[in-house]
Amino acid sequence: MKNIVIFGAPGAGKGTQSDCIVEHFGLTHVSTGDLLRKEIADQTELGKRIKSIMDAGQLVSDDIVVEMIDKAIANDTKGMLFDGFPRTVAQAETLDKLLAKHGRELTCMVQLEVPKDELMHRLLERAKIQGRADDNEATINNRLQEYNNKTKPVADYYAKQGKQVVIDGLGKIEDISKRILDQLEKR
Ligand code: B4P
Repeated sequence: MKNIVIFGAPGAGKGTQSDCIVEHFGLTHVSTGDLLRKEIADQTELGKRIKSIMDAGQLVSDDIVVEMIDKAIANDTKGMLFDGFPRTVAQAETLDKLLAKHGRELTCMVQLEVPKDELMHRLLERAKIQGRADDNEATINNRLQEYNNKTKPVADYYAKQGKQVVIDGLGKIEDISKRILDQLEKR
C-alpha cells in the first residue's frame, strides 16, 4: 500500500498532479487546502476562525490540520496521497507517528520544483479563473514567505530519511505527470 506526500511551493502544481497519481495508484486524495476551504464555504465555527488566516496567506495551526489528517487516515483502506500536508517539520513528524499508529509507513515524498516567477504567474492566472481569496499578489508573496520560512525545511526532513523524490515541475502538465509516475513506479 502506497502512502505518498506531494510537496512544493504554492502554485507548484500539487493539486493538479494529485489527480493523475490518485487515479494511477487508486489512492485516497487528502488535500488540507480543500478540507480547510470546505470548512470556510460551509461557514462552520472552524471555518470562521481560519478564514482570515488563509486570506492573509498564513498557515493555520498544526493542531487543526493534524486532527483532519488523523481522521482521514483512520477512514482509509486504500493508501493515501497527502496534498499540502505536511507544511511544517512538526507536521511531518506527526505524520510519521500517525501512520505508525495505523501500522503504515510513508513510501516517499514527491517534491515539485518550480521557479518563483512561474509560481507567481500561475497563481495570478488561477485568480482570473477561480477567484480564490488568497490568489492576489500581496497574499501570494506572504504565502511564498511562509513556504520559505516554515515549509521548505520539510524537504530536508525527508531527504535525511532517503524519501525525497525531486521532480522538475516546469513544462506540460502531462509531461510532469509522466516524470512523477515513472519515479513512483520504482518505489
Ligand atoms: P493549497 O490548497 O495547498 O494550495 P496551493 O499551495 O496554493 O496550490 P497547489 O500547489 O495545489 O497548486 P495547483 O495545482 O492548484 O493551500 C492553500 C492554503 O491553505 C495555504 O496558504 C494555507 O493557508 C492553508 N493550508 C493548507 N494546508 C495547510 C497545512 N498543512 N498547514 C497549515 N495551513 C495549510 O496549481 C496552481 C495553478 O497552476 C493552477 O491554476 C494550475 O492550473 C496551474 N498549473 C499547474 N501545473 C501547471 C503547469 N505545469 N503549467 C502551467 N500551469 C500549471
